[in-house]
Amino acid sequence: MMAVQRIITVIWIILIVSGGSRTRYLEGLNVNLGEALQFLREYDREGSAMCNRVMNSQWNFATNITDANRRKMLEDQTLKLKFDKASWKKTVTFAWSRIPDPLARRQLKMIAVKGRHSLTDDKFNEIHHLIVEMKELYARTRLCPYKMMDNVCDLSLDHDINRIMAQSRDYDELMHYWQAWHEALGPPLKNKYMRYVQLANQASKLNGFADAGDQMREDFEDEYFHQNIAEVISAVTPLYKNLFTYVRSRLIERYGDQIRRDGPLPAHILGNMWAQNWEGIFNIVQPFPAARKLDVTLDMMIQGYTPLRMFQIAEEFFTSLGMKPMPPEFWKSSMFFKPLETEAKCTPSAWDFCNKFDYRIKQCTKVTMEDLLSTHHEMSHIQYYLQYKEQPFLFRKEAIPGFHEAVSDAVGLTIFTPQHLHKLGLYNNTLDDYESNINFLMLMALQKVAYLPFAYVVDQWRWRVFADGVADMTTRWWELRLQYQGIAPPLPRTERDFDPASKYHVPADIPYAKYFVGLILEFQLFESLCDISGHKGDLHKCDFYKSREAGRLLSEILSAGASRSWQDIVRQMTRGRTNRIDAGAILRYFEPLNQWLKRQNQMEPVIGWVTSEEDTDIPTSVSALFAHWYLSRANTISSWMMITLISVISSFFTL
Ligand code: X8Z
Ligand code: ZN
Repeated sequence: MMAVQRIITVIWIILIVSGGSRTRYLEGLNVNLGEALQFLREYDREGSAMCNRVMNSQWNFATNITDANRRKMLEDQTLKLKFDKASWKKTVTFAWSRIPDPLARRQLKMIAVKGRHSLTDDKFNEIHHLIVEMKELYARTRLCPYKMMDNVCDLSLDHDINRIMAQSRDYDELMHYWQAWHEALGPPLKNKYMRYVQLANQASKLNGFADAGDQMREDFEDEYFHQNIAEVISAVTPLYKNLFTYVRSRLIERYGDQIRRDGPLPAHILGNMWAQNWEGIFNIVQPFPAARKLDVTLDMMIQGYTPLRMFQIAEEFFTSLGMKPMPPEFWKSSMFFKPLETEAKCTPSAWDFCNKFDYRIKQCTKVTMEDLLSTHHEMSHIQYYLQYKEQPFLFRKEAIPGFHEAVSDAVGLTIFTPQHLHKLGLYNNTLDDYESNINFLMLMALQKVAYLPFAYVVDQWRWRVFADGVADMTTRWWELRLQYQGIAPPLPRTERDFDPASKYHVPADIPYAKYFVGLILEFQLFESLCDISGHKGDLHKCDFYKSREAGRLLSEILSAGASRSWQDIVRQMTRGRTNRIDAGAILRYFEPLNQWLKRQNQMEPVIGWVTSEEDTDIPTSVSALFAHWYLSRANTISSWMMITLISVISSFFTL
């Protein structure tokens, strides 16, 4: 038996024999506080040094992609894995849940419940390599251009396909890319994913969890997390359905009888491969096409903006709130432009080098409004790093998964208002007319409201797979997407397809519920900062720029890092209103749009979509879930064709 498994067995046996009060977690018998504190002191020093080392080599690779830099990065990452494993092994020898010092207990728990170090070395390496392989396959995937099959097939998701999905209005072209992307990923990844599920579950069970989903949810430190987010999705569903119904009516104008009036929407025409962000179809659904669009790119160019100036403006936003300026190392070492000499990864990112002074942004900045927003977004991450830098190493992270994004995006909500851009001297149209406001809220809703059910579904699906097994994974995926998003596959699917693999976070083993949580908290935080800054009236018009009160509250919230429970932090953030994830703020933000949508939808036969078999003759089975969609497309086909089609679909789902 391998060493780790031996330790685990011994710990379990001791606990059972001693009749000790067993918690759900794996832990040992050592309750010596002095030893625990000594271990944590060493961990703080060595952990931050290891983190610094890995960050440096990852930075070097990301800003200068060479084989040598890749090798060095992989070497350092392997070293870190060894360090993590040794730390975990030591931690689970403590009876950490009985350590009397609450901060020490919290830190030990953070190490103990993380990772898959309970596996044998062989299995640990196997799951690690499986994930690397799945990520590589995803990253290497290239597609052939539409109708040019003999051309070079080198279209990539980031450079080409995302753009085409957002811009093309050709139903069949979109279908081509949707089908090709799903075909390129699902079938080749299915077996690897099934083995991954098995190993991830083994690791979690050895660590005291029911399954790998249970371990993932541990990050949210809330017994009732599942229930809390279920309540939130129920609360936002009426708004989502109003948006969905309006968007469907506009898509019907565009695509005609390809779309059924009361049915779900096909997954490929919403401007995004996963129908998760509908911003791409703004020009189809824009409520008032004549109203002026909020885009200050031209004004920035005319005024001679440079990337450096954009970073200075973002810094001034934080200092105007009384928050921290960027440290000298930031200005010295960040990458503000695409390098001329070397190849670099251009995705914007914010880096904490774990040594309390080195913080950087990597962004290939162009003078556009989009990049001005991104500059504020990334700098908000740095502000969060700076605020919690005096915490112990283990607490230098967000209060709850998703909160980093929530903070950055809440700042984004203030920056991207005509009110703020006007204060920057970039938007001289102070006209605050109804039509521009509804246009603005529509754009925000296509980004934020449309995203909510998708952000919810991904981990609902993943947790179900971990809990119930790998049978019918594709069917489960489409059931959830239909139920929450009202989206159906544009083509018949079978279990061979394994469509969830089309979303990077699934094969890459990246949790997703944090995006859902983050989006809700973003509005809760935004509303709190607006309230304290004295804002009155419509929430979407709030700009808390220059509010010292907002800056003070934000600093208090951010400086805690993860040292306190997130419920505590949310209570402080909302000044006692709630300690839960709550949909109230996002609903209040979109209320003017919601009212407008209700008026638009008055003549619609169904608000939302019909999903059950009640208006079809098809027996209760999974195939019935999609029957509306195929039926609607078959409306123009003769009835015998329709029957054939239904039985073909049924047979696909009973394979
Ligand atoms: O994965 C991401 C970021 C990295 S945290 C690129 N996002 C989610 C997604 O793409 O699905 C940002 C928005 C949601
Ligand atoms: Zn971010």
